[in-house]
Amino acid sequence: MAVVSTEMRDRVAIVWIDNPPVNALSQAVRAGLLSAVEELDGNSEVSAVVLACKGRTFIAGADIREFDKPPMEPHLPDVIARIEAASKPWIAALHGTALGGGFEVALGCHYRVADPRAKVGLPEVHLGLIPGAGGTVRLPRLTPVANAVQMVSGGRPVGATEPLAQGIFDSVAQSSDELLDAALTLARQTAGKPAPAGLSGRDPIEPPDEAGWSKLIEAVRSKARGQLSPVEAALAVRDAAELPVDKAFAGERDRFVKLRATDQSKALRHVFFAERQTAKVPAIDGIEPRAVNKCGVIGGGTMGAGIAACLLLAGLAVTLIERDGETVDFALKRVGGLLDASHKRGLVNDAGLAAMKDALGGSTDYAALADCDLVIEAVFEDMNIKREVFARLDQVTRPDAVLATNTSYLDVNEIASAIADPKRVLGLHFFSPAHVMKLVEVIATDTVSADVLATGFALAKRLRKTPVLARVCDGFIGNRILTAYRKQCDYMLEDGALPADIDSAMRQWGMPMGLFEMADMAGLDIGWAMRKRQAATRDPAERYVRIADKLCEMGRFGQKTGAGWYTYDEGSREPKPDPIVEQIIVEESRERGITREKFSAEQIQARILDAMVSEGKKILDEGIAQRASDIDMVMILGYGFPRWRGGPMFMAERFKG
Ligand code: T1G
Repeated sequence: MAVVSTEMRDRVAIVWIDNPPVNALSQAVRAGLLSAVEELDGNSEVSAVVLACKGRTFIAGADIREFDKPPMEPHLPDVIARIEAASKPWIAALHGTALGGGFEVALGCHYRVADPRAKVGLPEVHLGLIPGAGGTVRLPRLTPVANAVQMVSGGRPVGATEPLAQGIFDSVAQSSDELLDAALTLARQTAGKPAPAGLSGRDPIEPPDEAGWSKLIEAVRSKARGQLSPVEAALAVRDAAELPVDKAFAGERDRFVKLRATDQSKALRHVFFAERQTAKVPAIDGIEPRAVNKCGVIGGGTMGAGIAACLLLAGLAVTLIERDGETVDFALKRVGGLLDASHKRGLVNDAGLAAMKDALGGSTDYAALADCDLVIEAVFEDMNIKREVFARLDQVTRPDAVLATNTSYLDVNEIASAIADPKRVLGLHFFSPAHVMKLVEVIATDTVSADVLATGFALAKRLRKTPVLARVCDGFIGNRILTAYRKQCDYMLEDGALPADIDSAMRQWGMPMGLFEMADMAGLDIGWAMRKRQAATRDPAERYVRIADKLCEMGRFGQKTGAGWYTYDEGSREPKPDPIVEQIIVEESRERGITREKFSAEQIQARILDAMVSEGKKILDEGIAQRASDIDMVMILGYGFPRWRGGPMFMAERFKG
């Protein structure tokens, strides 16, 4: 079937786009649209036009794969301008997610009718771009300018019934099935009348004054944390509100073309596809995952409760196991609190919240897991404890139940060997807070069966998470790179830097926080326990920095003890450099015979990136990760690596030599 076709319904023409999977605006679609508007404009039998899409969504944007190729005519802005200038009214029938260029096409139409579940948005900022086909000019002429700034610089899709969608839709159909009829009804109502003036002929709505603009743009800039496109998007909307419309269109195109060539946009386009690549695992291609509806979670601590909440939010039933009545009650309350928070944020409606709470049970008796399809262990990070848990699970669970461990670095092969059939064991390493963080490292043991691994990936998708395959090693992908990152920071402390130097360098670089601030927040005792566990097998020839151990020996475990790498005022989480720590560090350098030297932020950033990349290369060479872009996704989704830098392996590839 042609990607663009026309169907007549009495005197109304329906222009259908059919370009799976998301009706992206490929060159063929743009050409088809242009010839359709030319032809229909000249056809006196046609009184109005409905633009609709086959498949699961209205146009979801320009075809991102075309951005690195020479632009091909017809260019989208021209196609949209031609629709806007049509002599007959064009009505966009919106379902699914009308995003980017798709929404811009709808803005070029004279009317917009939405499916009640439809979303519209301009997510170009997530690709390091801004709308390049009139979105920043037409949107502030359809909805108040401040709303347009929020939509364009935030990039979040907006639902048809949200307040932010004010003014965008001319009507919302009663149901998805009635969308086309609603559009045809509007078409018939407008038939015979000349097409109303297009949006570009209208005035911006409620443009802010100078002070209002400074406030709006400053808010965008501080949230962007070094990313260019959100600020450029806000400035483009300002141009739309203040310049003649033709200059605003030209200015938008200039900004778009410039941004498309930036490293940030190339990085963000890499991340877009990398994120969709992680779930492609040849070993499970075509393998049917096992059905999962009833889950068990062992351990109701921070991770266990977060995982339980995550499962419940995805519509699964959960039985949570804890040691005794008191800890069961405490854990159930903690999970209930997480569900309430989701409900408060409007992510869950009243009925959904009630259903989730009904689907949650707790017990001290493992026998309660007898009919579970999958059980996730999230107990203390100790091999013996975990092996005991798995031995008990082996006794009580169905032989076809999948057993997963949430360990963040222990040997999953060793855990699996605690049960009769290790083929049904895998790792599902969630990141805290589990019900928020998108990343799950799916750890494949040497013996895991393909359908069990496929079940892990299917579960991650159902939880709307990004699964990344990892083989077994200490720390898998993320924590292993984090360990290399931490070692480099410890070396730099001995060589002359201070915690605040390193943390501020990494914040400037775009990380949400530095490693020492993060350690104080998580607690230094966790790493200390791990280092003591590894002491016996540590390579004596490897450089070992004792500074963190010295702080732990002083009981300085971070925020929870009021002091760690930094000191904290009573009730405050604000890290303050501590002269005691500086003295310990300087003393350690002296004892090691190291002459301390100053480090620039750039030097700190370079040493850390090098450490990440060299560990990433080892991880690839050892087959722990499938592909370099998977490593990028782990660091971006799990450790706050700035998305607009593309990930350590992307940076190494782009800036090598
Ligand atoms: N271009 C090319 N391929 C795309 C695509 C796009 N815009 N959107 C999705 N795909 C592919 C994706 O790679 C995957 O392929 C498959 O479709 C299913 O996607 C001019 C310049 C629409 C919400 O940023 O947000 O318009 O892996 O797995 O979870 O101003 O896709 O199967 O081979 O994500 O149901 C603006 C990007 C572009 C929207 C659907 N538009 N897409 O989510 O499926 S720039 C966007 C999405 C632009 C204009 C500017 C999501 C989705 P494969 P999926 P999903």
